[in-house]
Amino acid sequence: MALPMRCGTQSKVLSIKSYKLLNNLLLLTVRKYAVGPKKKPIPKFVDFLQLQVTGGTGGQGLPKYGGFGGNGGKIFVTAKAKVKNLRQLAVQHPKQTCKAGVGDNSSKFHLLGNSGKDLNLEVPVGVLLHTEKGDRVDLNKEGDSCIVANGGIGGNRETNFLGLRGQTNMIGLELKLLADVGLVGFPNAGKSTFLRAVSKAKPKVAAYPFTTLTPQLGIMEFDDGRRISVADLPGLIEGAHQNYGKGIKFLRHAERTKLLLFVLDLNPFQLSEKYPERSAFETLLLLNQELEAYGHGMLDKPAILAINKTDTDPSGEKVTRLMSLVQNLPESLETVDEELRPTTLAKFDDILTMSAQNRDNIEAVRGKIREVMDEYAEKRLLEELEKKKSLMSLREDEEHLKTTFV
Ligand SMILES: Nc1nc2c(ncn2[C@@H]2O[C@H](COP(=O)(O)OP(=O)(O)OP(=O)(O)O)[C@@H](O)[C@H]2O)c(=O)[nH]1
Ligand SMILES: [Mg+2]
Repeated sequence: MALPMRCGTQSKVLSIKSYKLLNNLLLLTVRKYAVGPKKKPIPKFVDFLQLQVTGGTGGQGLPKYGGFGGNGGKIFVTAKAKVKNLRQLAVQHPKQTCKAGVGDNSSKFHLLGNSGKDLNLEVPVGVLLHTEKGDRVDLNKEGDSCIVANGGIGGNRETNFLGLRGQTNMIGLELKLLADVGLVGFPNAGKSTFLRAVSKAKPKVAAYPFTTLTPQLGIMEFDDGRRISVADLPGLIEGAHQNYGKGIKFLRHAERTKLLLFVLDLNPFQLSEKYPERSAFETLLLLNQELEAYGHGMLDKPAILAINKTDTDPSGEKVTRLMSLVQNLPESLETVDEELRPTTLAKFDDILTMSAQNRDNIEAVRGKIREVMDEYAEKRLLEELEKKKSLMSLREDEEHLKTTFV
């Protein structure tokens, strides 16, 4: 059967099928506008989340029999290794609020009301929890836990048998990955290629900037069982500290790393036509500047420079030129524009060359990372020992003073 319909000036006969299709389209449009603007989808990697947490309200008491209402449930935040980021929590609480269970009311047959159900918010290991009042707690180990909202007391004589409301708090959950090594570099330098070469991780690799959009973790395993975790971070670009590019907001994941591996492409880099082309040396200085501007002790960390893509320099000329510029810092700063010169220079424990793609010299870089990490770990241990020793001798002196003057 055909249904006659007028469409614009042209008269057309539409079949029932297309009429229904049109109708559905119209309905969809109406629904879309009735619901309001589309909600922003939750990204795959969530590393910051704010939540309003409210403990459960206490149950009502029973004045006639002196019955107590159950206490409201509490809210905990607990670190769990199986949780990889904060996305799950963001999905479970799309309105960014959560409440623990209400305590049961006291009844004739159940004078002591049961407590409300506690709510346990599971977060990844490495989360920094902060409250509005400025309290900060690190949840750095599996099972580390913290109460963020207490439940209200159940109704009793003192509360006139009324159940009290639970506490409400605003909390911030900030994930800072716990990796030993952080890979920093400009886009396209070969960070992800390096991670693929040294671990079983399979981050995406492609010949365009910003392939890596969220931090990726991999583990370097050594024959003697030693494991070193490596975080591949999205690339940084010049002006990153002014929020250009995508890398800067992920630098927080490098804050807790013990060592930074600067990955540098030995070829010039140009993000787009809007940006000037930068030589490898200039790129290194710009990266240095960005880390300096970010602060948080980035330049105080042990660091290794890995000059990548040696396969593109068969004669070795580019590498030699770059090496001499890096090794002659700060004098070689004279060769670049003033605005590219960092105030504080990164200090490298070693400078190595590699081809992450061909896996040339990868073993040497892996070995160096381990060596430098061990060196610093030993240094820290010795420093702590010295501190303990001096504390102990202070105490001994105090004891001595007491015995002489008392
Ligand atoms: N010739 C050569 N190409 C390489 C080497 N390492 C990486 N590449 C190429 O360089 C491009 C970028 O590599 P990625 O590993 O994705 O670079 P990235 O630093 O992770 O880049 P972003 O994720 O965008 O920050 C890819 O086309 C790689 O195949 C290398 O040693 N030699
Ligand atoms: Mg990458």
